[in-house]
Amino acid sequence: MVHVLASALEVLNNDNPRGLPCIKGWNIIGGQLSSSSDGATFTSTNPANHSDILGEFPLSSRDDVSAALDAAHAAFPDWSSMPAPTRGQIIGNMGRLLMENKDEIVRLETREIGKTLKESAGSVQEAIDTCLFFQSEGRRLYGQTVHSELPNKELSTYRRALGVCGIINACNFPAAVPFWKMIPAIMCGNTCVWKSPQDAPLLSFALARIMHQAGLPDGVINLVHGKGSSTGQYLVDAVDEGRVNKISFTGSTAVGKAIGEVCGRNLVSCSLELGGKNPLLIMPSADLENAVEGAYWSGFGTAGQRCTSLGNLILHEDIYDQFMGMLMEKIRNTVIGDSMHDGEVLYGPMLSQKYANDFLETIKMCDADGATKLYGEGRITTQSAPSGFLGNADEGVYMWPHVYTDVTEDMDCFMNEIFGPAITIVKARDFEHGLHLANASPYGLSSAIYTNDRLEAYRFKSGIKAGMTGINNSTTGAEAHLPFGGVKGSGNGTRESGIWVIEAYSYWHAVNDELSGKLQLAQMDVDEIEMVEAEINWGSLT
Ligand code: UN1
Repeated sequence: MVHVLASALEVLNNDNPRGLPCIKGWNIIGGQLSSSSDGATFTSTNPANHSDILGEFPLSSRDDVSAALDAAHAAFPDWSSMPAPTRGQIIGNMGRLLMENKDEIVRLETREIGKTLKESAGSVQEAIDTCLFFQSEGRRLYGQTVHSELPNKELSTYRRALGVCGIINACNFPAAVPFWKMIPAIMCGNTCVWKSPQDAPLLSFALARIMHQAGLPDGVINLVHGKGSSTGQYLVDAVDEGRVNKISFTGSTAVGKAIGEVCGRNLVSCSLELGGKNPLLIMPSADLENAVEGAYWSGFGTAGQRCTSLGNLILHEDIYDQFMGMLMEKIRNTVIGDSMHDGEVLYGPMLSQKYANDFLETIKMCDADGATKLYGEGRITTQSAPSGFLGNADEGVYMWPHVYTDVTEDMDCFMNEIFGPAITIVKARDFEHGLHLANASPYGLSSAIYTNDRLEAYRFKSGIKAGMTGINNSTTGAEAHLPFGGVKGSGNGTRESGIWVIEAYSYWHAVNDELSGKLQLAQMDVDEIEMVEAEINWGSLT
């Protein structure tokens, strides 16, 4: 057995065109490196360049998940009883190590999931911000003292750890989102089994190693790689076996509902951050140039692969033509390519081949609905590339930006999330109609309005049913210390980030300490205060 911090990277080959290594990847269970029990593996591929294989990783079996759960349970008593400020100190060390290694981690994220370097840096910074925030939260983790209704009796509350948390995240924010989940989890004293995203195992391994380097005891975070349908499912199955005390999941609404059912029947808490069809309403009073920037960025930044990306763009009919002219001009000039190679691109490839396939399948819905395709030709190839494409399109999985107009609320493409660079455009008659459309999809994650009418902004933020709202801002870009999450089909109401997430990883323990030396009965032995009869003739005062 080799400890994670004693390991050197084992290079399997340097065959790829840029001379980058393909390494042997490992699970980390109880601090030790391990392969899958049956030797099965899968590879991680750079979506900007298919011949760049980053590594070979364990396709973890049910036994591997079970071993990881055993390690997490074994580590729980010591970790949960460690003083919270000390746990916070370890979390602070993680943040500092991430800062020291930020450039390398950013490049690794871009190599593995194809995000631009600028956006990878944003995702890593979000992980750093989370560590710095929760370092000091370890010095708070406040409970309350509460006055008793009886004399010589003290009441107080404590936050207690839940136990072992199963963590399952998507690969689009592979540094930020697992840190949103695991940092508050361990700050509260929980231990974790982390199923890394299938398309970002190397980055996840690097992050887990850094966590151990920061002083994290073995077994507090256990990393198992694999696919959602196998390894992820084994972790969820363990809820039925009574071995998991919390599941935190970011991904599709369909999978989230299935996880919620398993957790519900076992009375196990779960945090579900799911899909979105985020609306952006543009009103005539808006600064249109600013609004175009916001719509463009939230629709096509990250190749539309954020759960907060723009879905339905709702344009007031009075500015429709002008706005569309300005927006299409920008879209036609979009620079797309491998940002590792070509610098200032707006977006790179899809996160992986799987995301590319799913996207191409989903946009068929728009054609079937009879929406008008104004722009976009599916996959970018050397034969079919927009003028702003840089590099060799056939090396990776790149998509055209897609724009669909004449969309109405009875269409599937209005109601359903399209995870990728596609926006659906709806016309609104007036503010009321715009707000109605913004509320009409089954989702409620992010939302936004551009307006310079303060009353409209107020009516939008009070009338929209969503977990997050931007006013004169895009639908994306939540900060790491505000509550993140949705309502309706976007989640189960739990929140990530800031002080609010602590609710998701702890339970309240109420303690009463009877000092009187006798049994005093609540509600029954309480002194009763009689009201005093005193008549005042209020009428005489007027
Ligand atoms: C996600 O896509 O799951 O608010 C997270 C944002 C980012 C996080 C997105 N800070 O767009």
